[in-house]
Amino acid sequence: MILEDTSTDHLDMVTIRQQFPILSRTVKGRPLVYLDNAATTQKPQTVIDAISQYYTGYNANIHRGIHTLAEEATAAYEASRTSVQEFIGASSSEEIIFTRGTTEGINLVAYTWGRANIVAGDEIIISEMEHHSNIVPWQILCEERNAVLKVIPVMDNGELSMPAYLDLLTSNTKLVAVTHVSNALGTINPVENIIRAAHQAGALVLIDGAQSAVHLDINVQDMDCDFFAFSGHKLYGPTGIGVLYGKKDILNHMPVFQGGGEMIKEVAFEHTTYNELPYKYEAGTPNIADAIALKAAIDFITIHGRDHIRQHETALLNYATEQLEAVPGLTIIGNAGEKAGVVSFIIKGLHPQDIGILLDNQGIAVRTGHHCTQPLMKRFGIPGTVRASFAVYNTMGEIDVLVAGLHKAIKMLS
Ligand code: 7TS
Repeated sequence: MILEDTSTDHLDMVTIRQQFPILSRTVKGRPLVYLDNAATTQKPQTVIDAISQYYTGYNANIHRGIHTLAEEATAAYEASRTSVQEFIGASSSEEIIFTRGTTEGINLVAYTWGRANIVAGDEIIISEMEHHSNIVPWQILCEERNAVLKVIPVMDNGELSMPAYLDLLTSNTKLVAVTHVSNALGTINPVENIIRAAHQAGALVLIDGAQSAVHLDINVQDMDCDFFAFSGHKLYGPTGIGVLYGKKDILNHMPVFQGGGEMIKEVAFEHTTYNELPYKYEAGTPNIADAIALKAAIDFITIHGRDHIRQHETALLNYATEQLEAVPGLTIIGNAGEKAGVVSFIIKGLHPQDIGILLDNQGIAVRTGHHCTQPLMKRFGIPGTVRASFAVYNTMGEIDVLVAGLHKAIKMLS
């Protein structure tokens, strides 16, 4: 049933699914239906192999040794940086900083650029649909500096109010930090318009790309964002590795973040000088294995084609929306004109967590709760939602399993 419908002309679902070993396991005696991809995606064999090959074949610390293993590890680590550069359309690999993930990338900007540039009375604009990791670092900064945190409201359909955003921009606005795609609603925000208006007001823009890097074609130069942060684990790569892109000129003028090995040029007790980009922001031994495996994840996406993947995911989203809307008592939260990868919903009279547990009993993995977007849940007056989120390996058949599972859950809970 799961593989009945391949849904697009371009992707062979059998071949795609075979590359993800975890998809052949069962949960509670049923075939796994994994619909929690916005939390983290599953990993193809090539990504798993890249980690294992590094440890079995050429494990060594990078940038330091002249021996063969160190040279091989350094070459693979830097090849991954170049691959990320191409993947997001950056003009130079110096603009690609490896981090632990989106959260660390945003915090890096808040603690370096933020501390150097934000003073009392300055304004930072975020939105009502941000993940906590794009709220709390700015809140801490604003409290510390007596700066003002302003919030773009979300409309009933789950889109940002652009007129309200334009009203919030003033000559005091120093930074706009917004998500590209909402993890809780699936809304794709009009980031180009947001960035253009912010630049006209003299502000910089950070885009949280945690949910967009896997679904959309990213070109940071066309977008013209100043910073772009994302996580490897949400695009078929490993956990513990992420990327912060920043425009070279801005990164060059930012203070350092963590101090330690690799980020220095010369250390003396009197004075220390710092390394060039991107090493200036990569203190200590980095996550070499997972950085290398990130390239395997990017290769997986480019081999199958971002356009083809997007087309497949859009077909899944449209089918899921249509099927879920027909479930009695179900309301979809977030009906933006442009959405990617996510359907969030509530069912009248039922708690999202109870639905989640009953779905898990049927082998279906969804997310329930506030999705680290508590202010957004408050705005919709709900404690949380059930969220189904899609990846390249999901099928129409799996959506049918979800819908059947929901009917069963409704019967059991009513
Ligand atoms: N920003 C957005 C939009 C996210 O969806 C997430 C994680 C983050 C930032 C943080 O990413 P991290 O890799 O640094 O943790 N979102 C989710 C989610 O929706 N369910 O689990 C994690």
